[in-house]
Amino acid sequence: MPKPSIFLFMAALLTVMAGCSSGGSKDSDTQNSSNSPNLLLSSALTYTPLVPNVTDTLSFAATVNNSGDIGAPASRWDVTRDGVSGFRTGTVGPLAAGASTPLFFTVQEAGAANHTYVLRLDADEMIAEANEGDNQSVATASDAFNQSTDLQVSGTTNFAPTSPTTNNSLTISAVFVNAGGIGSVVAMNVPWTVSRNGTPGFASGTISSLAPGTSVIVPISVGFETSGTNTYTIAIDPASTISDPNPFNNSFQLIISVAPAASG
Ligand SMILES: [Ca+2]
Ligand SMILES: [Ca+2]
Ligand SMILES: [Ca+2]
Repeated sequence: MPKPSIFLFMAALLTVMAGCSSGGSKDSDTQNSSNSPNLLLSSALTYTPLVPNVTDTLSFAATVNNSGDIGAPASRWDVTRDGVSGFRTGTVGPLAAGASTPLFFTVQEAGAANHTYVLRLDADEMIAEANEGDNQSVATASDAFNQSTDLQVSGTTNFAPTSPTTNNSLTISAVFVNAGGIGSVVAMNVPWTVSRNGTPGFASGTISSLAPGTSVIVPISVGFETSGTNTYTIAIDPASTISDPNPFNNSFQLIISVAPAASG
């Protein structure tokens, strides 16, 4: 009677195969054929515009894909900027096996720096994935300050003597700066002006050249003043003849009170 023995043999074989397959799944957790979801960044984190101006908002984008063989539940993504997590965060909704979804966030830059952005999927590690090593993408963005001239009048601009009287001749030490960084050029023939109490033309001059990352101190003789309070506005390139994406730091005010000289 061969037939019953074949059935018994096949039943035994199926039992062995079932045992192998359940044992094997433990060893194949790092593969994609393991009944696990797998979130990954099928397009890396990028941003536009590539050379942003100070007034620009950076638009970041990436594409999330579930390359696993079962659906992934909703999960949180996180963006670390310069090592600090939680800079931006959001949710990837439930994602079927094989499905993709776009991911966006925006950044309004303000400051002279390069920033490193690290986007990480399943930031709370709530999903057991076939591959936990493909959840991250890094983008480094430089803002326009580092690629353009940034003329400034420094806040260290001061005057002497510090408590002037009508006996003293007063001198302002204006500190003019080019805070432009890597990639910016030497600013040539940089004009500066000083107004007093809103009236322009109190003093003016030209700095022949101002290299990125350097400053120059220009003494401006005010002379002897009558007693009272005067406001001096010191400005670099007030007519914007030089390309400078950040004109908001191009002037500085000094309010100088002059006391009557002690009589006798
Ligand atoms: Ca993954
Ligand atoms: Ca995970
Ligand atoms: Ca400026």
